[in-house]
Amino acid sequence: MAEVEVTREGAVQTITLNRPDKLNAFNGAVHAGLREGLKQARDPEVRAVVITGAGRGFCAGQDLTEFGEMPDVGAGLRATYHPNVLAIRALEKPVIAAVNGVCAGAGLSLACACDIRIASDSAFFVPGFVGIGLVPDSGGTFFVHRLLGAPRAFEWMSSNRRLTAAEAHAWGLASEVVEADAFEARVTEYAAELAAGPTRAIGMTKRLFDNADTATLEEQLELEAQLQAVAAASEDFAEGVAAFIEKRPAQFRGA
Ligand code: T3D
Repeated sequence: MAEVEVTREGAVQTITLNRPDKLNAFNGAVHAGLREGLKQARDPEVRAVVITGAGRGFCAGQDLTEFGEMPDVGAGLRATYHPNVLAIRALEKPVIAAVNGVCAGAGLSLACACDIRIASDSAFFVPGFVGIGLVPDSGGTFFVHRLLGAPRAFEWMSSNRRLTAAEAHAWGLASEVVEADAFEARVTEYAAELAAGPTRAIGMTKRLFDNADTATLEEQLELEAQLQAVAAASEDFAEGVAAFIEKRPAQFRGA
């Protein structure tokens, strides 16, 4: 069975990390499968992406039994994790981390690189890196810092404390916590809702928020003006305004 499964239901593409016995820890096949899934997600017909895990894990980070196989750790990170993290940010459509279970190390970084995190109530979040004497990588410091703020991010990532899904929700790390039995249905519903939205506007909103982290106000105002001109020329904008005037729900096509 493939170590990453990619399926499509309507305009939603789901990428499932599939090494349940290892809590979906990263190995070469997982990196490659994720990369292929993210490549397929560039298809304009795909309007929302879900990344999740098989079994009781979302992802436990780097497979520690294969760690020693990389003679140059920095080069390994650049060749494997980095392209996938960058591909998630480059996708101009929403990417949901459906955190079904244990989320640790580079698995935590992966979840935090996504646009939205929905957690099952059976999930928990663990820094992982510090537990084995490493620094957070694959975007861990970048995203956790932005999500939690520097003081909380440092305190947590240097403690290896297990955060329950409820705590992750209270901290703003997860936007929603769902009972395990209802999790899959809720993820399906939410992803379908996003996929029915004005995808280009949502994608450009993602770009704007990414840009806002480092831009000056002047730069951000300018990018907003540029992207609003693109949005205002889209079919979805015409449809949105027509639907408003005709007092009916908009039928966005992502165009
Ligand atoms: O060069 C580079 O690649 C550097 C990149 C580094 C990136 C990183 O991600 S570093 C951090 C790596 N991850 C970790 O250190 C986490 C290790 N795992 C754990 O601490 C615990 O397993 C968890 C807290 C995630 C979950 O605990 P628990 O009690 O729910 O499950 P468990 O019993 O520990 O694990 C279940 C099985 O999964 C177990 O196998 P077994 O005994 O049933 O055959 C365990 O060995 C396996 N497993 C869990 N995590 C990993 C793993 N196998 C390989 N690699 C793992 N990371």
